[in-house]
Amino acid sequence: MPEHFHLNTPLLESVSMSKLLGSTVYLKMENSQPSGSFKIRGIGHLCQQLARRSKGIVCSSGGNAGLAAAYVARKMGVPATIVVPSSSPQLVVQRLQDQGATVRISGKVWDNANAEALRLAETEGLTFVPPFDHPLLWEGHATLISEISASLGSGVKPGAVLLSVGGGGLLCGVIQGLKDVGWIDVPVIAMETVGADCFNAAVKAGKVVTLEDITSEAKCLGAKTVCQRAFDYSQGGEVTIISELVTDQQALHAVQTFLDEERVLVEMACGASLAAVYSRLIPRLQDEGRLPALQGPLLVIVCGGSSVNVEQLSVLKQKLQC
Ligand code: PLV
Repeated sequence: MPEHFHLNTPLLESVSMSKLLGSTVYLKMENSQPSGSFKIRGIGHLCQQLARRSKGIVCSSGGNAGLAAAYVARKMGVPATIVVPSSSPQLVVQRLQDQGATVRISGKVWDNANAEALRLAETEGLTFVPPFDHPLLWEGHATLISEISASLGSGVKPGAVLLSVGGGGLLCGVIQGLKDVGWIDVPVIAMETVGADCFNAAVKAGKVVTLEDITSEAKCLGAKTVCQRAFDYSQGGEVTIISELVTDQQALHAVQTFLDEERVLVEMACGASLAAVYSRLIPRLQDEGRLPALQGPLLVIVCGGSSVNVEQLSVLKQKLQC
């Protein structure tokens, strides 16, 4: 069995984003992971620790965690059941089946699918693989930052890290990685879309809250409740986290611009981060005094995502009238 399932992904300088921002932008290309997103880092690590002798795993997912789990399970020779909500597009279901997974569709949003996955784990004795709320996932995701540190070389430190938040697993992993390499003073810009904004809602309320519904099309950001650890980081003062929202239209526009500029197709969940650059949120944060002048390159975690193809893109364009 390999030591890990994820790849060391490219760290690319984006000339067009750097031009727009007026300072250097690096892209960590997690879209090029075998399962199409960063999720394989944490899920690969967790499965290696917990599922070696499992009779099967079950994972609840908006899509990408499931794809990572299905890929890892196939490599480990363990059966995988992935529970997705009805909001996951058919193309994701097909991709999961192509990885050899059994797919169950349960409920309207991820939270419903998660309840069903927990039930299956209990009744069928399967190993439960959570998509974002587990220390082993964060440990796996943290490898992102140690890789970036190695790619940048000694003496270069990012000015800020830009990432998307769904349930908060990526955020927790990145913060752990920042701690590991001694970059805890680097601010993190945490992006969500309006309508999939459980982290922003928690930060505003001063406590973890549960959204009534997920109304954003960025379904892979669509957890109704952020994980406690992500919220705790926002309150702790150890790290600066700037929580910001973009509209679905801005996220979709960013997906299209990224496709044109970088020739890479990512999903809306990732578009939320890219929109912070393309919609000029970063200079606005600086003007408002919320983000200091960047002391190093802006690091964008291109989280990727497989819930998209050209047809799905045009469905979204019509729906959002972009
Ligand atoms: N997606 C999870 C949770 O969905 C999933 O099941 O796939 N970017 C992409 C492409 C993602 O797929 C996700 C999470 C995120 C960002 C956010 O990561 P998180 O959940 O760790 O904050 C409901």
